[in-house]
Amino acid sequence: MPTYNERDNIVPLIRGILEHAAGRHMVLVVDDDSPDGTSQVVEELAAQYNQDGRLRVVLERRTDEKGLTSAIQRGIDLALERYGADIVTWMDCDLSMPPQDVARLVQAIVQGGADVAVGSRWIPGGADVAHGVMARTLSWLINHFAILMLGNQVHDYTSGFIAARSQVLRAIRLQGDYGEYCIDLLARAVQAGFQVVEVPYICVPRTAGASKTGANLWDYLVKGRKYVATVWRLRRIANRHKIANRHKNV
Ligand SMILES: Nc1nc2c(ncn2[C@@H]2O[C@H](COP(=O)(O)OP(=O)(O)O)[C@@H](O)[C@H]2O)c(=O)[nH]1
Ligand SMILES: [Mg+2]
Repeated sequence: MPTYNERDNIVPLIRGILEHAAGRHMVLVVDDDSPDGTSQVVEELAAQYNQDGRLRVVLERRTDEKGLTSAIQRGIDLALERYGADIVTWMDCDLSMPPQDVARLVQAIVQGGADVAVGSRWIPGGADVAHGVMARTLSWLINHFAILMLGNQVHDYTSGFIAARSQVLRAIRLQGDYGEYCIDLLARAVQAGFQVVEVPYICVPRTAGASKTGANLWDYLVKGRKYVATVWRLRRIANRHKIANRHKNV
C-alpha cells in the first residue's frame, strides 16, 4: 500500500481489507515519511492488529527515497523476499478503490487461475464515478490508444489496482515514476505469456486528502506525456519481437 498523506484514509482502508481477507495475509504500508502523520496512524493500527504475535499490519517508512513506482516496488520486494508472499496486491490508498474488491482480485488468481488480476473501470460492471469529464476523457483516450497499440487483453492499462503472482513480479520489475509503470507491467506480462484477467470495479471519489495527480489539465498532460511515451516504447519492442520471430520462422 503506497501512501503519501493518506492519514484519514489508510485506517478505514486497512480495516476494510482485513475484514474481507481470507487465507494467510498481511498488509504492508510503504509510506514516504508523509508530513500529515500517515506513518504514526499506521503504527498505532499495527500495535492493535499485531497483538497475538502474528504480523497483520507492517509499516515501512522510507526517508531515503520518494515516488509512487519505487514505493510499490519496495513493497513488492519486501513482500517476496522478507515475507515469502505468493501473491502481492496493491492499490491507491485514498478509498477510491473499495477495500472489499481486494479479495475479488485475489480470488481471480487463487480460484480463477490467473497470473495477474487487474481492477478495471472500463469493462462491463466497472465504472469511474470519481473523476470529472476531463479526467475521464483523458483516461479513455490513453487507454484506447494503449488498446490500439498493445492489444485488448487489457482495457484499463492505467488501473493501478493489481494483484499478481510472485512469479510475475520476479520476472518483471516496475519501471517509471507514476502511472506509466502500470501500462508497462501489464503489457510486458501479456507479452511474456502470463494470464492477465480483468475484474470490474467502481472507482469512487476520495473522501479525504488531495490527489497527487492534481486536478487541472496541465497536471494531466504532464503525466499523460509519459503514458503516451511508454505505449510507444512498448509498441516498438513488440514490433521488434514480431520481426525477430518472423526471421526465426523463415
Ligand atoms: N509512498 C508513496 N505513495 C505515493 C506517492 N505519490 C502518490 N502515492 C500514493 O499513490 C496512490 C495514488 O495517488 P493519488 O493521490 O490517489 O493519485 P491519483 O489517483 O492519480 O489522483 C495513493 O495511495 C497515494 O498516497 C509517493 O511519492 N510515495
Ligand atoms: Mg487516487
